[in-house]
Amino acid sequence: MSKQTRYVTTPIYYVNDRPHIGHVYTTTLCDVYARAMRDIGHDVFFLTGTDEHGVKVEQSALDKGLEPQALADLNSEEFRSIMGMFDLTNDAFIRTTDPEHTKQVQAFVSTLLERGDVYLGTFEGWYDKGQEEYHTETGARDLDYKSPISGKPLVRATENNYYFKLSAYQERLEQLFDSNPEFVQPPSRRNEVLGRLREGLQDVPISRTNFTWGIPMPGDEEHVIYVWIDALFNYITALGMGDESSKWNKERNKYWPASYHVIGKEILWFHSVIWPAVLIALEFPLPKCIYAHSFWISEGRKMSKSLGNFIDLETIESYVEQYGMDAWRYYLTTQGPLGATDADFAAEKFKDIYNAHLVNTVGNSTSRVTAMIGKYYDGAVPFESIDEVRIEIGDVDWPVRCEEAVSQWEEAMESFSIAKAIECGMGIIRDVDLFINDTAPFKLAKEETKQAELGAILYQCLEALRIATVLLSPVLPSKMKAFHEAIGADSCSANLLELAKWGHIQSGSTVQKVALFPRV
Ligand code: ME8
Repeated sequence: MSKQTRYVTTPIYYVNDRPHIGHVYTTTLCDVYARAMRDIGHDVFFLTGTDEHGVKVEQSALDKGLEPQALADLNSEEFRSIMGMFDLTNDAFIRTTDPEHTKQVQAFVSTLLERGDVYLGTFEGWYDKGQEEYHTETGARDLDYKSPISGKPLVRATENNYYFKLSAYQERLEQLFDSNPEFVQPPSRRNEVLGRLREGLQDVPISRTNFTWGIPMPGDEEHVIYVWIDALFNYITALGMGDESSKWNKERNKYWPASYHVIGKEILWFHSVIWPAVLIALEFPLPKCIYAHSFWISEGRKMSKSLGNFIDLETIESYVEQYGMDAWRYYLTTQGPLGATDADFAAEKFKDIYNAHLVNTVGNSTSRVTAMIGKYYDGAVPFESIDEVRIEIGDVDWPVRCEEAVSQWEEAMESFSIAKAIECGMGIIRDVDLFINDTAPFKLAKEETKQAELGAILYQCLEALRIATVLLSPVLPSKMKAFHEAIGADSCSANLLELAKWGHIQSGSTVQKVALFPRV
């Protein structure tokens, strides 16, 4: 049977900014998903990259006395380097200045021109200079004629432009939202888009003439293609879908349609309305889901450089140094704004979560169980109980408890509920702790007649911990690997669902005591 494909993407990041917690966050969410899907045995393609055209990049380059391409090269490299720094396992890194990308964007736009989905016309509207975005009259009025991002006044602008015939797709988009309620997640974001969609769609300009740093419009070099259209195409140019003879096409074409386009809430309209309309116009299948998370704020306030609460790369590195990479990944993915509300990044909270979840739960339970096996069995895994013993030693049916957690984990991961999936592993560990408290193996160890039960309890604790830590591997890759090595467990030869079955740990095999998360 051929493997199922999973395709997950991050936004491509603007090179006029430096990487910060937001970029690392979205990419880490996608990384956890990509690792989980690979571990299950799916054929995964995980894409990230940089968005390099547009007036902002041209202007920043000018300010620095650089060519736009030189600035793009420098900053794109910095984004690429965060992938290595944070153990992010992207399969490709696309740049919108890649010739393979620009060529295909021109091919797609040519097709849209031929089909009449793109036409030349005059446009007048309310323009947000910083965002390079137009607002409709109603939209601008709701915003009090100010940029929602910079607060600067919107300006009335007229342009001769190429337009995309978005208005022609109103009905099909409404049908899409109705027939496929999970197209935009979470549900509150879907409702927001649907509300705005029902106000009616207007055609959107997709070219610019006031600067040159962009992909030339095919057949009209006075215009460059609007940076947003250029950028959205990355999701399919990276798969070579606009160039059938390309290497990218041969190797990657199979990954379309995307499973998840993961983005921040501020760019949802482009992804959930304009992007599907363009895809429908090109007769491509649509992505399964646009997942729009909310924002990190910092110490209770919007992140800002002037407030001094901005979580830049240097700040992130200081956390990683103090707590470790896995702890950083854990905090981001379990405490982050994956749902409809913003999440606060606070130093105190980071420490509390680290201590409560990683030191006192994962760390404590794994060290307690390995220490007891060391002390009572000289480090050799004891025998698992026969069924009667299993019933006598408490009312947890561990194989069933674990099997349920594994299936919930799989469902949560497949639906991109990352924190919920992590909780499936953490829940087992907390239950192991309760089980130890209830059954008190440290007391049984002193009673000669209770040795079978003692062995059974410790076997079950260790095996449950092994399964829990298999489930936690996508988020805590290096610590979980260290644990599996210490208990002599296989962590890679089979797919995750196979490894997460009960009974892999062998009685008699050697276990070393572990201390995974030092107290900070
Ligand atoms: O918008 N909290 O690029 P960008 C969480 N190039 N995530 C955040 C965040 C925050 N405070 N701030 C940013 C662009 N992000 C376009 C995208 S895609 C075809 C083109 C994350 O560099 C979040 O994922 O401004 C957001 O969507 C993305 O960074 C924006 O990155």
